[in-house]
Amino acid sequence: MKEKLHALETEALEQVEQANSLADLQQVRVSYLGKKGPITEVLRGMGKLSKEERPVIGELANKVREAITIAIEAKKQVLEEAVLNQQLKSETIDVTLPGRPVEVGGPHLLTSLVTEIEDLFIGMGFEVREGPEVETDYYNFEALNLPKDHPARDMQDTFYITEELLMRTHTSPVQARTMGEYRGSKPLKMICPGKVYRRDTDDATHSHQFTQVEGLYVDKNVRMSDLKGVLNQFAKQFFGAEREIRLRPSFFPFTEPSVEMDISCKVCHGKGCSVCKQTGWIEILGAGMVHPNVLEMAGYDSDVYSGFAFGMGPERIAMLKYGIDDIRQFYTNDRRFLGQYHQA
Ligand code: FA5
Repeated sequence: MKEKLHALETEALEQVEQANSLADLQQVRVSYLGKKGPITEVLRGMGKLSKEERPVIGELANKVREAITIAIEAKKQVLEEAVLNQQLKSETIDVTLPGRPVEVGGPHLLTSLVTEIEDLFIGMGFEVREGPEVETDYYNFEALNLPKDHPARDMQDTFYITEELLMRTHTSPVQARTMGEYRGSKPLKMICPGKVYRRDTDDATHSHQFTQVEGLYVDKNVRMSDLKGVLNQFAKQFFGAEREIRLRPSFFPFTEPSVEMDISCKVCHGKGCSVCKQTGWIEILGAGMVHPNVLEMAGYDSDVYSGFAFGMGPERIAMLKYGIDDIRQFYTNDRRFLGQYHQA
């Protein structure tokens, strides 16, 4: 029995030595120390031994088991270390590699522009208002001195939904709505940015959906010079202090007198070049003194109150400011185009 145990020990220690992986080692443990292994078998057969042999064999069997256990534990540590080293080697991080760039988003150019325009007018005491894009015929036209069948309705080709409902063709209905809300009770100074819709054929300078920013100032004693002052301030802050403005007579049914505002050409400074079609000036917006009929329809006494209004298209303004040659760039969301205007 003693020889058998010694032979088992030698054999097991050899197997431990030869084990090349943690799985092999586990196999050795199971075969020598497991419930069905030879050492357990020896210990189970102790009953058959003589009284004298039993403690000697028992002690030896335990020693052999301990020796094998210690050898397995030692080998396990070696193998585990080897696995770890292998892993560390294969997962090495090269800290000198350049990082993957993180793409940073930003507001759309139009959003930034409208925010910039809002900030300029808020600085001059205007509040920001909103109105519905699906508008009634009344607010889009009638309340703005454009009765049904008025020929000037043709100036804005309209998407009708029903006889009385339409996609608003400009932001001017928000003036009528706001004045109607106050019903002549107090002065008002507002701007309204928003989307508008027209049955225009899309080309480099026209879109069937575009943005407008409306402005309105109604109070006692508001004069044309106030309009000119506010627009001049806006143009200089938005385009640059060196730019000049001029007002040309025009026609809008909701303003009298009506004007079109031009700014001096950035390229030729008024001398005339291909950008400004040799005129020296570039058209920016429509404006005028609020027509007495519009004030009266909204409940303002036109003998007491007067006002000015203006409306501009931010896309066209941005095209001038940044030299963008096609309005469709605003809507196709090409990130190469939009990315140029993200502020860091
Ligand atoms: C109006 O819409 C008037 N409501 C503006 C106004 C308000 C005048 C208050 C007086 C008082 P107009 O149709 O000119 O005006 O349009 C204003 C601006 O919208 C134009 O100067 C232009 O910049 C822009 N715009 C007009 N049509 C288009 C289009 N199809 N695509 C892109 N921008 C356009």
